[in-house]
Amino acid sequence: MSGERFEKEFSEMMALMERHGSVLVTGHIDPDGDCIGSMFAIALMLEEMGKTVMCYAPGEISELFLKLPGASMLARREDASNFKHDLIIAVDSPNTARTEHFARPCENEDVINIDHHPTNEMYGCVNIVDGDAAATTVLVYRFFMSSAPDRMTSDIADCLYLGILMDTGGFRFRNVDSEALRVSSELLDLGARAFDLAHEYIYMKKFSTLKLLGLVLDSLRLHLDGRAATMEVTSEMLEKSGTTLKDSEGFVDYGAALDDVELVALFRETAPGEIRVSLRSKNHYDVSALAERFGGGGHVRAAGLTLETADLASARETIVKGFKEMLD
Ligand SMILES: [Mn+2]
Repeated sequence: MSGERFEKEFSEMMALMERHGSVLVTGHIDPDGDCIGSMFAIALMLEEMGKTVMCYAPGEISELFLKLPGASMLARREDASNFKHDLIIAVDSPNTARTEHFARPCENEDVINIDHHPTNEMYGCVNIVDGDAAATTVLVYRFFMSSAPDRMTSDIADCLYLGILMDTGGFRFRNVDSEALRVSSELLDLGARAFDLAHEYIYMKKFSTLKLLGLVLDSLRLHLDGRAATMEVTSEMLEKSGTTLKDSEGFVDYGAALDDVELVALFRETAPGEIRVSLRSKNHYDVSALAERFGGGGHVRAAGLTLETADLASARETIVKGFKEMLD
């Protein structure tokens, strides 16, 4: 994707950042490394520009992210709600609902929407949306290089590298492209700590998390002649291993390790009567279409949805039925 593509948007984004004094940088519920990395990189730049800045994404935030540069600008929900700002920058969020409406459509205030989800609803006054980018931090990197190369620091490089590292599953997923590798290479030259970040955010696990993984793998089932796999995380498993839901991040990918498996679903009991389903597709099947049928969304090969049921067996049945329609 050419760098010129967003030149106009990048200068509009820079102009808004320069014009306004207080900025809320927000992202999607249960933020991942790409969301957090994008938020912190932009917030670090705004802080350097002398702006009042707050970062907020709803849901659970992995404590690992609190070690990143920029984490001191992470606000509690209440503080973010009360924060008087004149610019919102939303990252990695295809619609405002994903931010629990901390991002708002461009109406009464300035909103910048920077994202790589193909389903993005273009709710910003400035929309920097490229569904082909491997990570939102790739777009944030393009913005820096285009509008403020002298504001890049090794701390910002760490944040941006983390987004690519995590959204590509450690450079293993199909979204790895030459731009992701080129940007990563440039970020290393700018001081990103490739080994430390890979170790801390991809490889390292807590004892209790590995115990939970054992329980979750034990729930692995094959369906549809071995072309689909399902797993589950129950509150009982969390209790037994001494973990919380966020410790099961990434477990869904173990299902895709099986050779014949095309589609994977991981079911997690997120609240009484509510099951969150993470979907993965190894090759060309579009799981975001299935997710959207149930009010969810995501990418072609990684999507999610929430089912209002307390019954894991019926949730599994519903999704396997959807898988069957896709595979037939
Ligand atoms: Mn992302």
